[in-house]
Amino acid sequence: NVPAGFVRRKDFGSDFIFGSATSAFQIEGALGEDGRGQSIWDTFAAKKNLFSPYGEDAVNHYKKYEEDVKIMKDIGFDAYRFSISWCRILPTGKKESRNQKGIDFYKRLLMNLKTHGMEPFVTLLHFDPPQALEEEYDGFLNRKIVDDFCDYANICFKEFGDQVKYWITVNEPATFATLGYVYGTHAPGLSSLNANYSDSSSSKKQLYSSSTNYATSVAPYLPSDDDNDDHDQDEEAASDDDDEASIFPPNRFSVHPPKKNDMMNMSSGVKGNSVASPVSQEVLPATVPSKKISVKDPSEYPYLVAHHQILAHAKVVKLYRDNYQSRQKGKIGIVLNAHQLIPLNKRKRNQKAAQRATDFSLGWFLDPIVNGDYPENMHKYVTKGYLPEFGADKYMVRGSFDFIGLNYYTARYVSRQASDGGNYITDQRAKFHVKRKGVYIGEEQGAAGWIYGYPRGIMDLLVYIKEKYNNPLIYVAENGIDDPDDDSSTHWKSFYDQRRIVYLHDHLSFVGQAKQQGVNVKGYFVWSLLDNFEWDSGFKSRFGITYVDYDNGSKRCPKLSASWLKSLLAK
Ligand code: GBH
Repeated sequence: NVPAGFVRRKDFGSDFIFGSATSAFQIEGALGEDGRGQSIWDTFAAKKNLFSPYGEDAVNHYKKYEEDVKIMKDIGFDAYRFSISWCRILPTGKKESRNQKGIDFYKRLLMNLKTHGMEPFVTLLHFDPPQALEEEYDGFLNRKIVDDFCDYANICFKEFGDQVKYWITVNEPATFATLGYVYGTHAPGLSSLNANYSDSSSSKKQLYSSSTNYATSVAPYLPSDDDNDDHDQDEEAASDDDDEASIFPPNRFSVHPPKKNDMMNMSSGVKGNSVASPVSQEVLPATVPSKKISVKDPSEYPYLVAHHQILAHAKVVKLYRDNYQSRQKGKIGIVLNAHQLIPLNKRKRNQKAAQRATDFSLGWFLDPIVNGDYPENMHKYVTKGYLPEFGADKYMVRGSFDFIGLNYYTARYVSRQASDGGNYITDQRAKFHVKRKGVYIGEEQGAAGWIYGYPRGIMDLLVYIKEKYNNPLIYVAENGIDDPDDDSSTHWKSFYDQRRIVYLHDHLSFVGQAKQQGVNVKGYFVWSLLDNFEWDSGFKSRFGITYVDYDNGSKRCPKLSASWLKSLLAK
């Protein structure tokens, strides 16, 4: 056993829940089995050949769920966060298509969790809505999805609600709306950056071409009223990118000299330092939709998709509260992702840019469900006409949660990016940086290239949410870091995942400090229990505390981090 370091379970109090997390499409496999329908990720992964070279059953949790529950039990977790696949329950997405075999799978899983005393945290939608609804009415671009999502949730509450005390409606709606509908790197693969959209009424909008790296390109400078109160010629002339950090005191985690590779040299496959946006995916050519999309301007996609996710969430919360909660006595919430966004320097315009970027990601969803409307900054900066209005839905949306789930992985510096807007990226007038003065924001870099471990960010975000949003009940629903895929000669490196231990330890210790500052945080889930299908990175990125040998019958083997967690949880 490895010593647990500074962090001990008992520091978090006896009611604090420790768990690990997964999602259906990332681990189940068995995509064509027992009557399951297709999700939008089935078609997207096939089109982009993302299951290569191991195939769609590489993790095979559908068959191995009992073994997986034993692994969690052995580590000593209290809880397991997983998601239900909508198209296993309803292959066409509609209530008429009810598939008993799909329902039975989750009943077996829940029974097994119960036998082992593991508390289920169940997500209804984790990026994988049914393909059939995409074809019928453009999925989340259409408000019709709200009612179909309610019908699906209703079946889940009815069938599983006696066993589930923690429901999560939607996972990371911001990721779904941006990667799926701005960058096109996630299903359904639509892009609002370079689609062939031309309409004279919006000819002044700036849409980047596919060869442009939006993150480093400089939009033509057009003064906006944001500049008025901090206009200063000297400051305008200086380059923000070279600026020294001066507002955040150095701390032992974030201001190390960058190391090219970590101590185990496990990051050899990383993409380098070019990450410069909270969503740093390459801008791929837009996927040509198989049919005509009903929404005319692609720049409107993410705002509509976000809006429909919020309405779907809120209506399902209302359904649960009206018909199930008093009997089933569970709680219901949503899981939001956020980077800790830090002004590049103390300049007012960069502080404002960091706040804007926070409002365009976390606030996009948290403001509506706490206060009933989008953040001021979105009203002010979203391209005119593209921010939907809540109208009478406001009353259903406001207060529609018992808890907030927070997924936290990394942080970015932010400076102002002058722009006249036009799409989700340019509307924010923000530019993202992973370094300042040549120093990375975080030392531990993940394999897929977007994680730079910045542990105190989790505390800062938790405190921010507590203060700005009236001290909600919070669960850290995901936190973790990825290693690259390996081959048989380098397996030992994957098992010997000291970097993950350092990352998890440091983040947990800051969760503890947030708790001491009065944040109502009651649980922490590691992403992920298993190595699994990491979306557009396929199997090239391994987030597991358990190794999965994809070439070898998806054999499971706990990594060093799993034994470390075990010793931590025993204390
Ligand atoms: C979560 O978000 C998911 O819920 C989970 O399914 C996934 O496996 C896990 O995290 C690990 O990735 O910082 O600008 O470079 C995944 C989606 C992918 C969203 C990376 C933000 C970062 C872009 N995230 N993306 S950036």
